[in-house]
This record gives sequence, C-alpha cells and structure tokens, in this order.
Amino acid sequence: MIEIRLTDANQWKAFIIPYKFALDKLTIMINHINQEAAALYDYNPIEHIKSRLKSPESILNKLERKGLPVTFQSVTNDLFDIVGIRIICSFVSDIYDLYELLRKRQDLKIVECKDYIRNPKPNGYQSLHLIVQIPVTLASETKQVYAEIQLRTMGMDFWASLEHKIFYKYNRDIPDRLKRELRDAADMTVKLDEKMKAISDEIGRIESPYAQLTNRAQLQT
Ligand code: 0O2
Repeated sequence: MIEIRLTDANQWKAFIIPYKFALDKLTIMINHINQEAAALYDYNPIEHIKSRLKSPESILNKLERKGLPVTFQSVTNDLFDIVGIRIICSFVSDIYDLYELLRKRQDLKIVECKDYIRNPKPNGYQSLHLIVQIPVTLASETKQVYAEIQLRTMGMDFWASLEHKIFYKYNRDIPDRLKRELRDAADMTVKLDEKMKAISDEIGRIESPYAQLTNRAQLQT
C-alpha cells in the first residue's frame, strides 16, 4: 500500500488526474442538462454550479477524523467526495427532477442518496446528497471514480454557507443561542422556498418541463 506523502508532487499529480477528469465530465454533463432544458423548453432547472477537488490537507484531515489509514488505497475506496459538485436550483421540485434525470442516465451510477431535504439534519441543514460513480478513461485503463453531488436551493445554499462559517469561527462548537437562530433561519428557508414555488406556480409559465418526464408526482409520494 502506498502511503500519502504531501511533499511528493508527482505522486499526487498521478493520483488526482482521474478525479480531475471525473469533475470535468460531471461539469459538462450538468451544463448540458441545463442547456438542453433552456434550448428546448426555455427553462433553467439550474441556477449555477460550484465544484471543487478536495485538497490534500482536507483529505488527510478526513482520513484522520474517520480513523482510516493514510494511504491512496484508503482514499480511493473509502472517501467518496474527492470530487464535489454543488448544484444550486431555484425550486425544490427542480432538485427532484434533476435527481430523476441523473438516475436515468447510462453514463453515471447513483450508489447512495441522502435526502436531507425531506429529513433535515437536527441543526437545520438541508440538501440532497448523491454519491455517484462515473467511468473515466485513461491511456492505460478505465476507472470508476466516486463523486459527491449536492443539490440545494439558493436559500439552502445561503444557510449552509453561513452555518459553515459560524461552525469554524466557533471551532465546531456553536453557542446554543446561535444554534437556535440557525434553526429558525432554516425554518424560514423552508417557508421561503415554498412561497417562491407557490408564486411561480401562480404565474404558470415557468413550470418545469420535467414534471411529466420524470413523473415527479409519483416520486414525491
Ligand atoms: P466540505 O469541505 O464541504 O467537503 P462524510 O462526508 O463521510 O464526512 P457524512 O456526514 O456522512 O460524512 O456526509 P454528509 O452528511 O453527506 O455531508 C457531507 C458534506 O455535506 C459536508 O462536507 C458538507 O459539505 C455538507 N454538510 C453536511 N452537513 C452539513 C452541515 O450541518 N452544515 C453545512 N454547512 N454543511 C454540511 P465536508 O466533508 O464536511 O466538507
């Protein structure tokens, strides 16, 4: 088993390349979904996307936190979020439509789905998390690479990014009063998302073209 040495730039470069290609492929795939919807239906299910490759320091921290050996084998087999894509949508319905579109694809496999929208974390955190596997073809072999896709509304993203800052400002120990404020803000985010959806449904013309394609009504039961 090869141990990770942060000082060895060549070792890192060779290790990270399939992850970089997986990130590129996923970014193109998601942009294409949005472009197709815009071109055919004049609809944008995605507001914007953010992506990142986990830094070596962050990988080492996570291995330590999970009590895993500091080896490339361990990163490959046990860490699923080296590639991270965050998809920000206007409406919760867009998130579930995108989930269905991704689920039906032949070029990607969803291996895990954690629904923190229907089941928010106790602190109020909401998002739909998917762990996916995507094939990446290199000169010598085709690798199945894991990636994490997080889908959220703009409101959920706003909440998560502020909570993340507060979490680190207080060294992972947020004071109780702020925890309560964050819970309140999370409840307000749910209400805002519902309100915006109701207003957009009333206007009518921005109904998602995928509502029928993905049989969303059935999915939500
Ligand atoms: P970063 O820097 O965002 O990558 P694991 O992923 O195995 O550590 P877990 O809890 O099973 O553990 O994963 P989960 O619940 O799918 O959450 C993983 C990621 O979701 C986190 O990545 C965050 O990006 C986000 N997340 C989860 N819970 C919260 C939360 O309470 N607040 C905020 N702001 N974000 C959250 P990392 O690895 O923590 O960091």
